Amino acid sequence: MKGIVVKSTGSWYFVRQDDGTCIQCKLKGQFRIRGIKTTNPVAVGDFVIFDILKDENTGLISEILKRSNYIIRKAKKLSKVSQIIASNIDQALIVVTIMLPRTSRGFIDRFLITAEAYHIPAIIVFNKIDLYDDEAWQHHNNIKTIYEKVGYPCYGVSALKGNGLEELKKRLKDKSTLFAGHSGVGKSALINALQPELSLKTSELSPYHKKGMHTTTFAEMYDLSFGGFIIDTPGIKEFGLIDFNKAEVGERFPEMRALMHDCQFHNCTHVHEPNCAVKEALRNNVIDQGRYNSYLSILNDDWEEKDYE
Ligand SMILES: Nc1nc2c(ncn2[C@@H]2O[C@H](COP(=O)(O)OP(=O)(O)OP(=O)(O)O)[C@@H](O)[C@H]2O)c(=O)[nH]1
Ligand SMILES: [Mg+2]
Ligand SMILES: [Zn+2]
Repeated sequence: MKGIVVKSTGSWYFVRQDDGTCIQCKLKGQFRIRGIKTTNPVAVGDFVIFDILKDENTGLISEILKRSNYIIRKAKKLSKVSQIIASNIDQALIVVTIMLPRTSRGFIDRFLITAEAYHIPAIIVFNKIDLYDDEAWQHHNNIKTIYEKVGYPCYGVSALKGNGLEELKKRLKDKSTLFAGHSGVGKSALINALQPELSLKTSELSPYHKKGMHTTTFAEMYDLSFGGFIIDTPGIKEFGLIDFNKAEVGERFPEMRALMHDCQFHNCTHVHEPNCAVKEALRNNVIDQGRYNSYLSILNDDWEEKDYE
């Protein structure tokens, strides 16, 4: 039997077959992706081969079919173990909020460069625009302009009031889309707004710190009635990068990638070298200072990790 993993609890995997029936499966033996230590050997989106156990309504997964791609992160900067958030996706969408809770530029950029590393188109959705005052709108427009210039589609929406949803639906139609972001940004609320029958659980932010309450606990894939799938995921605090080296970081910033061949040195790190096209673009405001700061911080983390490992 063949099917797609639509939910994983760590011990149970819910596998959907072509006819729409869903069967609860366990894993047979040990699974590993070669070279990567993962907390979850099977992820939502994986196509698997399984056997139905006799006299039971459960199955046993014996094989994972080759993934076309996946999004992976480390939960903590120095952790050696990684987590595959989802696999076989057409696009990765990060839900961000300018306030309540605040999503940092660094977090957005780490998500984006991971998507770049696996050649997965990324989308930025700013939720909770209903909460904005003039200042927040100005901030929103600044950030949106920066990312659109780099080439990332951006949407401003309100899951609560329904603004911007029709436009977003066009982007989601007939695609398999990962929804990721901090806890409390409204990933599940947004999915409910797009597909009300789902009635996914959501909860208010914590009263004191105004942070999310980690309401969604397992990644799960849902059908969209207008075509396509969404994978809702638990909120993540940090997006730790895995499996990259310093020389590759610049290539994962599209605006740097476009210029790096004009640097004097072919192995330019765009930090201290003379005649660096990236730094020239930074001086001319062609490259955004915030994006460049993210670049530097990612380079620094890499060094730190190298010291440890
Ligand atoms: N004002 C406003 N509140 C929203 C909006 N979208 C979501 N919220 C609220 O934000 C809170 C968190 O929403 P959730 O959908 O649970 O957030 P989540 O991203 O799924 O969080 P986790 O499952 O913990 O990762 C809820 O109280 C929602 O009602 C919005 O567009 N505007
Ligand atoms: Mg949720
Ligand atoms: Zn350079």
